[in-house]
Amino acid sequence: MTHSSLLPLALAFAVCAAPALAQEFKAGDIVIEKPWARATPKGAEVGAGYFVVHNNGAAPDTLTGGSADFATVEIHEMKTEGGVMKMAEMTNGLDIPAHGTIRLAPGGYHVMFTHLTKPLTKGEKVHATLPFAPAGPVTVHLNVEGVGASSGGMKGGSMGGMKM
Ligand SMILES: [Cu+2]
Repeated sequence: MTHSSLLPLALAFAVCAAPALAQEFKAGDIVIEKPWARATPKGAEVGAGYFVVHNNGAAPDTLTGGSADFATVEIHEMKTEGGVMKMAEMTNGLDIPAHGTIRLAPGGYHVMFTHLTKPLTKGEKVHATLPFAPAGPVTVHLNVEGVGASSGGMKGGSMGGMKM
């Protein structure tokens, strides 16, 4: 938007990943924002992807699974049980309420990439297709961010803690 690049860029990285390219992907009333995946260490068999889903419709929708050419895709949730973080596949899918927003983020819901056929490398984009019922499939381009990334371009402070 402006040509003043160096200093603001450094600042942006200090606060969070740069939110410069807010990408959206749509099908019907479903809009997916800012999809990203965490880079995986060499030899890792699993990775994770995150995004924000808006349902602009008057009826609920469900993310029923996913597919990709580099991995098997599952929808997972993270829970704390007795002080221990656990994750589980959501075999019935992830419901997106009418006029609702669901955030997939570290520590909560996420897309799990299993049986990776290649490492996810910081800076690349990977494609995955996310089927919604009834909205239909949405193909998203996930930006691969550093192994230590935790916010995927979310503005600092907007989460107010990790409660979902
Ligand atoms: Cu998982």
